[in-house]
Amino acid sequence: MSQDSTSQDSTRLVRPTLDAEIALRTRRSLLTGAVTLAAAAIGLRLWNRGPKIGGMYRPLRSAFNFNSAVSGKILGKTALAPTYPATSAVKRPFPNGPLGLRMDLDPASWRLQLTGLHQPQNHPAFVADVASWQYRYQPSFTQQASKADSAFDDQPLDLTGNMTEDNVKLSTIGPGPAKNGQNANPQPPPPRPSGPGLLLTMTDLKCLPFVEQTTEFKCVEGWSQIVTYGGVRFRDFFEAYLPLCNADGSLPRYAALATPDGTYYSGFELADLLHPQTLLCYQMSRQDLTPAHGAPLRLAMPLKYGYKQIKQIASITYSNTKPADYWGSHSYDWDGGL
Ligand SMILES: Nc1nc2c(c(=O)[nH]1)N[C@H]1C(S)=C(S)[C@@H](COP(=O)(O)O)O[C@H]1N2
Ligand SMILES: [Mo]
Repeated sequence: MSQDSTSQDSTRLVRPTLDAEIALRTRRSLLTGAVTLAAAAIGLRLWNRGPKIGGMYRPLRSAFNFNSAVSGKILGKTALAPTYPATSAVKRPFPNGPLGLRMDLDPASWRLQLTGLHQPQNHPAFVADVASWQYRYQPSFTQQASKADSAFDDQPLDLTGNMTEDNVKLSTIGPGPAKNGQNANPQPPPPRPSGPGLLLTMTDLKCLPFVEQTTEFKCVEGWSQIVTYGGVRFRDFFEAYLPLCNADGSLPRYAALATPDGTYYSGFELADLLHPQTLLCYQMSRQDLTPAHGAPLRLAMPLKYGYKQIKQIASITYSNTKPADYWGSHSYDWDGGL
């Protein structure tokens, strides 16, 4: 009994102090919270007000440049990406990024328009103007032609025609337009290649040595998958169809690659294309490339992010001027190195 009353007394004595303490602490943490929020808001304002460099706010751009400088130094141009046994590869790689892809492209009408060559007129595939080539599209095209891609019901792709940037913005296709839908440097796509060159077929490409390579594919959005690619080394292709050299004997510095309609395009240092793991790829998971993965020909380039690995390649142009790059002019790094 006596114990009870004592404890009740002490509770009565203690409670007001406790309540006061709680009230004080609540006020304090509310105040701290408010101050922190205000500081964050001011910080964000300053961040957003800062100048944009290549469409990116300065702090992001500096981090981006720093990362690519470091990876360039560490990896150099000759380091190899890790390779894996084919058994580690995913069975059905995830398709992503349908810009410029025409799922209804008639495979028989595919040609590789190759320009900037040394004496192309000596080759049987020579044409005076590669722009004269017309790709054909199958009017009776149905989803059936893309059965191999239809398992991805959660990521439905419009398989019936051309995917433009506008209808892609609705989905999570990457690497994705600049935040809040603004394109930092909206630029028209580069003109389609023209002039003397070659119109190569898949048979021409398949004459070159076949190479299989299982490497990790990385999208800049943060996902990756181990994929088995098959095709020819760009280097072997280059040696088979040599570019026109400069007056001093040096090689052209760049090459531009684009889709049949020219709406997705990627620019490269020739040195990166000559890396032994850069493939002109026509197989994935030991099957012919599917339309959503860029049939009939795409790049596989394990030391670059996915956005440089252009699908449904229709043209390759050697040049000395730095070519435009689709995502390079939409806030991403032109080089795209990991
Ligand atoms: N023609 C074309 N090639 C493209 C893209 C695209 O939108 N169009 N997206 C790129 C991006 S961002 C990624 S991540 C990869 C995806 O390759 P996958 O479909 O084989 O996974 O394709 C790249 N090549
Ligand atoms: Mo990507």
